[in-house]
Amino acid sequence: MRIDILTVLPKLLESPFNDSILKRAIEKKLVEVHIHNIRDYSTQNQKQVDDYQFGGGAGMVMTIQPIADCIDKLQSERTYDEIIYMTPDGEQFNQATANTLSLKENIIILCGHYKGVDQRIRDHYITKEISIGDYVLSGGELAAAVVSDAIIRLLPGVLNDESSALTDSFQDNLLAPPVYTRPADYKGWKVPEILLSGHEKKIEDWRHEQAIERTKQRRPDLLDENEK
Ligand code: 6GU
Repeated sequence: MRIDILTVLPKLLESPFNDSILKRAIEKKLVEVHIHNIRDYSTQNQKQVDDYQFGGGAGMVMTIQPIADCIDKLQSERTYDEIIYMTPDGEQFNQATANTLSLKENIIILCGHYKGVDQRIRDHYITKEISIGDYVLSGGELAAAVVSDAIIRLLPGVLNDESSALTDSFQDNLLAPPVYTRPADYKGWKVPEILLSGHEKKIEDWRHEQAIERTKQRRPDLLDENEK
C-alpha cells in the first residue's frame, strides 16, 4: 500500500511515521508513506498557499493551484483508489472505514488548514471526506496521522501477533476485555482465577462475557438490540 499525504506542515507528520510500529511497517516495505509539502507546488512569488475568502469573513482559504498541481502529478504517476480530505465536517472515522481503507492500493490524504480548502478542490478531486470526531483541531495533520496509523496496523505482517488486530476493541463491535500480566498477585490485587486455569475454552468464553459487559457499561450504542 502507498499513502501520499499533502500538507502545509510536513514537520507535524515526521514523528508519527518515524517510530515504533509505523516505522517498522515502512522499513519492512509493507507500506510507503510520502509526505508532500503543498508549498513546494505553489507558483506564487512567495510560495503562497492561501488567500482571503471571496465574500469576506475571517480566516484564509487554501488555494486551488498548489494542491491541484500536486494531485495531478501524483495521478500522472499511478492510479489512486481514494483522495481523502481531512476535515471536521467529514464523515466520522471508525474501525469499519479503517478496515475498508486498509484494502486499498494507493490513497492520497489532503490535510485541511486555516478555514479549509477552496470548495472546488473538494468538488473535483476529493472522493471521501473524513473527520476523526466532534471537536476542532488546528489542522488535519494529526487526524491524518490517526487515520494512517489505524490503517497501517491492519496491513498483513505489520503486527507481530497476526491475530491481535482481530481482537481489538471495535473489530466485532465489542470493546476489548480486561488484560492482566505478572505478577498474579500484587499486594493482594489478584488476577481472575479463570485466566490462570489453563482452560482455553473457558478463558475464551470469559473474555467474550467481559467484552459484552464492558460494552454494555461503556458503549451500549455499539450493541445489537438482541445483546442488550
Ligand atoms: Cl480531520 N480536521 C480538523 N481540523 N479538525 C478535526 C478533524 C479534522 N477531525 C476532527 N476534528
